[in-house]
Amino acid sequence: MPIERTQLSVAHLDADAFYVSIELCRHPELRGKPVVVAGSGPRAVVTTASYEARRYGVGSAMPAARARRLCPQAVFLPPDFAAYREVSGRMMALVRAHVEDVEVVGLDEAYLDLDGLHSPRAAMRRLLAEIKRATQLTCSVGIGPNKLVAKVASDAEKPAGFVVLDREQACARFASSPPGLLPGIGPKTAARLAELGLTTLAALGSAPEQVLVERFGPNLGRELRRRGRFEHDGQIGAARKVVSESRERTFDSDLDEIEQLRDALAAMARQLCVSLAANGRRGRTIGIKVRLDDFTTVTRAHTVAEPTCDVELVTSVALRLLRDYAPARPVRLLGVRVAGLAAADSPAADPGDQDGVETVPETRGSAAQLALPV
Ligand code: TTP
Ligand code: MG
Repeated sequence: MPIERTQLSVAHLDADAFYVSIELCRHPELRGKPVVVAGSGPRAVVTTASYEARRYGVGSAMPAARARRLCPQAVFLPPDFAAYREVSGRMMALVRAHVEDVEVVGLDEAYLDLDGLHSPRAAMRRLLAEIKRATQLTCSVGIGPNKLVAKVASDAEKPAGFVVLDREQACARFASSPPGLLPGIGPKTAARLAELGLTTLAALGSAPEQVLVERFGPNLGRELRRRGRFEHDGQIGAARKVVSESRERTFDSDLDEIEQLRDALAAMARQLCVSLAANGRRGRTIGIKVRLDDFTTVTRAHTVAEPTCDVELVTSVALRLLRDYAPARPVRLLGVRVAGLAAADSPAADPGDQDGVETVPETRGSAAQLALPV
């Protein structure tokens, strides 16, 4: 049954193997080979793997050492965040040239409001062709009645996917998929759902509301059920009113000297403030993140009176938070964040995007993510 045009109101666009694809433009001789972009050092993680490398089980956020074991013949390249930001900027400029309402949610990802477009599918095909011509990138696109359907659809047939679904079709197509397929349902939430016997989206969408409300509370319980049915009313652009920017670092070996920790934190605070200032951003909430050697991870934050990107202030608040927390065990990872930034849809916001700084997306999958874009 053809989908009515009115049901095609949102597109989600996501570049394929983004960092790797950019590297392949510069190193065309590597095309078709397993290629991995990862930091260096004993604790480096994989940021992207080419689809050839993914066949060996290599994936994002995996320790680089493990990726080397799984696929020793892969070519490992260091990340070049400046290049990735530049390409992202060009890609998003093309997106904005085609569509008025755009919500950029990462360097390579955006939601597009298709309402009012005469022929949404054709418009998206044209946009993809232009992105390909200008950047050599291929993207995957999902089109649907809301952001949730669009997001899941864009992931469904990567790379170079183009999947159009109305809500009912999404429910049918993903009925037997695990709830973790949905953004916002990470391993912890999935495990709690499994305890209730809810191991598929069909089961989640048809679970008695009362059961979910008892287990997750009224808001999250109802929201989970709605998501299981691919119901979603998030507005494009509405999700990221508040953004944050952070720097974090996993140390090559755990640090237990407070002086070393203070130095590392101060250096990251300085980098962060330089970047905030360069982008005209300020925020009121200054936070730190500490991961101990046993993987206990804590965050501490303090809100100041006025939005700031002042190095002295951010550093002193971060150091005080560290002193007050006083890590009781050696520290594996340390991070600093400034949050509560004025809305800025620059794609440079948020990923740990500094040389030598590794970002592990551990927030992916926590229930808190339900507050995020989809
Ligand atoms: P994704 O869009 O999640 O991944 P991808 O573009 O590499 O692959 P695909 O979309 O085809 O599945 O992330 C975009 C970029 O963000 C990615 O190229 C590298 C970076 N990234 C990290 O640095 N760490 C991560 O854990 C993930 C998932 C992505
Ligand atoms: Mg991508």
